[in-house]
Amino acid sequence: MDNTIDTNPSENHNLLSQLGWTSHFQNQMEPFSDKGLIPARVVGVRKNSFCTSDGKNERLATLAGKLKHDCGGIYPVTGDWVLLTDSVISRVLVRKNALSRGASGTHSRQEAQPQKEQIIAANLDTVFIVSGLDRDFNLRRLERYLTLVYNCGLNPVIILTKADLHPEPKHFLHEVEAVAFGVPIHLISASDDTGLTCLAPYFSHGRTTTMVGSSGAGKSTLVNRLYGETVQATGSVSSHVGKGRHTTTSRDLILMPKGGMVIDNPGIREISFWEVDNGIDAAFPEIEKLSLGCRFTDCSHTHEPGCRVLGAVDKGEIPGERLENYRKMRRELAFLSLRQNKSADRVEKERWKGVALKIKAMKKGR
Ligand SMILES: Nc1nc2c(ncn2[C@@H]2O[C@H](COP(=O)(O)OP(=O)(O)OP(=O)(O)O)[C@@H](O)[C@H]2O)c(=O)[nH]1
Ligand SMILES: [Mg+2]
Ligand SMILES: [Zn+2]
Repeated sequence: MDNTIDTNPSENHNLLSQLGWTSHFQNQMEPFSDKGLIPARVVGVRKNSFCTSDGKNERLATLAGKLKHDCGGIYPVTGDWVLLTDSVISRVLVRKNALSRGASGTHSRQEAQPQKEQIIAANLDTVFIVSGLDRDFNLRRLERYLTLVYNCGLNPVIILTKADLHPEPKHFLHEVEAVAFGVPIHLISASDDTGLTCLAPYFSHGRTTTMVGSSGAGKSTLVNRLYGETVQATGSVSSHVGKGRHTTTSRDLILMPKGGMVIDNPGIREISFWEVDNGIDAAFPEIEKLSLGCRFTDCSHTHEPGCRVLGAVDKGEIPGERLENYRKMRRELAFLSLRQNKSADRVEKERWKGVALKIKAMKKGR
């Protein structure tokens, strides 16, 4: 495959911008402008290689040894922008943002909170939280997804799919509206194309959307419908447990025929957090607002007198389960933050230990 930029610069720029290239990335390239590095976007991650695209050609690339061994370096994920020399990734450009969570399987026990980060995708404009209006539908799970997405500083959009399964699907919309303030919510069906045209703006030139949700929610089916043909395999939902069977196993960035990109994902079993930001305040704005009026500034909204939040629950203004979910996530995030600070402390200590040893060795050598 040809690895030089042989087309004229404006055509190149156009091809890259269609893939989401912006000045944020262009500026990072300036120091290397004379090195002949080729910018490309990671469109898929394989076992030991990365599928990349420069808008014209796709190229399977490997990581430069230096990058691989440098633990502080960024390991590329789908959606990343990288700089290539031939078919070797020599640099991963600083991300605009990323959707990440605690690595799966570490969330169930309190003492085994996620210790590792799993980055789902990078450089995103929108995150579709896809929920099927079948047994998948669960308001508390949607609240968790919202907290996850907001914690990563990203823009959530809720997609309620399989609307065709109900004669009156609108009531789901109202239920979700009551727990997702200000979040765009779209009621759609990939079976009869209800509501699909409303999704077009998310796929305008250069925009990247990723889809998250349970297995069997209907993510890949939606990708296919939006694309206009089958580009992703879809699965069935077990009638016994009402769950999907993890049909999608990789994360691929797909360029839509009319522009815009989508990253399909495998279904998520457990939503564990990694980022700790103000996601919970964003996902539960009415609780945050009420808590300003609680008698105690550190009110935990569990038993305290003068608690405005409990007052609102008593009056039926906030569902008790919503407050419970809020408190559970608050505890999880506080625990996670403590752990992360602890491990940051440990890293710092190790660093100083290393410095001390070096000084000692230097003194000895004198
Ligand atoms: N009735 C109906 N069924 C749908 C709709 N969308 C998806 N399905 C069905 O739901 C099942 C699962 O769909 P997928 O698209 O494979 O689900 P997924 O979210 O990609 O699942 P994973 O890849 O396992 O995460 C398939 O049998 C689809 O035919 C819809 O709008 N209406
Ligand atoms: Mg799928
Ligand atoms: Zn309170």
